[in-house]
Amino acid sequence: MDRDRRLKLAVQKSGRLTEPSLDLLVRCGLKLSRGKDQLVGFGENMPLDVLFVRDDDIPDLVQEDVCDLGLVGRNVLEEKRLALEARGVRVSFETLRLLDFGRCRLSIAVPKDTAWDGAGTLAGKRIATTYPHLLARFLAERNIVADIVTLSGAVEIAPRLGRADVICDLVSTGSTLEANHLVEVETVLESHAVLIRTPVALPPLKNDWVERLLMRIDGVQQVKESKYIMLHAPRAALDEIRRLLPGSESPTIIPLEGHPDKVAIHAVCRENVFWETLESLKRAGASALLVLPVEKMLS
Ligand code: PRT
Ligand code: ZN
Repeated sequence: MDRDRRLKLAVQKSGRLTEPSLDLLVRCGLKLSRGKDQLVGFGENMPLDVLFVRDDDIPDLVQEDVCDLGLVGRNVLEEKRLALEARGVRVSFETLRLLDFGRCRLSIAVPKDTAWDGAGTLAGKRIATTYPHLLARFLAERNIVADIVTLSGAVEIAPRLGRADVICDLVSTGSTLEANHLVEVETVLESHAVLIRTPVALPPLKNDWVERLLMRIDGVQQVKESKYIMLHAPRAALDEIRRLLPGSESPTIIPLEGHPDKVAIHAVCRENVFWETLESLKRAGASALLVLPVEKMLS
């Protein structure tokens, strides 16, 4: 049966996570055919199909085993976890990987003229949010009693409309807060996208593909910042040059024909290589420096 062979992955249909999620899958080698407005994308070269849905539905689809995997923001996942737990439902989705996109934070923000003296200031205030469970946990952990006003959107204008005194909303650059004369004062949750999977055991074929996908995701995330660096160095400066190479474990050292006092060094640096680093390497005696991007990595 197809269900035993093809993985189903839930991805946000249209929003901030859509492009980075699809970009990650493409980097993992997936070729997806998707007709206009189609809700399912068919993996042409992997037994993996993508279901396009609202991000809020992703934890449920995975929890209920409609999808095997899902890409969703930690903020949505944790809010859902608390909501399910409050209803006495046993939460069973498992987080497989933290991903390096969708970064933001759920924060408390107050109107600019508010006198702020720590989280205690929230006592007795009306706080507008679309994340009532995460906010309730934050308040309970600090023994603060406040009035949570649950909204479905446009939280940032709630204070101006007189619906709340304070807000608890997602922030990335902070420009939305700024435009609404609000100041960020407390972080409730740091968030980024995560890959989750169903609690249900998968048939071996599907499980193998989950493992392969995870290995590829790790490779993709590793190479993003990685660089391959090549240079010539005097043997005498080897130790210092090794120290200067950012995030590299064991560089390859190659003798140079006709130059017994010199070697070539090749290394993968797991961090970006900045001009300052190259300048320090040069000062330490390195020459013929070359920095290349890394396309794929498998360790
Ligand atoms: O339709 P659907 O329900 O699928 O989408 P959605 O409207 O609920 O979600 P969407 O597309 O806005 O966001 C999807 C996910 O992206 C969120 O759940 C977060 O995990 C993540 N994310 C990352 C963000 C932001 N950054 C972000 N900045 N989600 C929302 N915002 C909002 C923020 O609240 C503010 O209103 O974007 C606005 C701009 O932010 P600033 O701080 O850059 O001004
Ligand atoms: Zn949503």
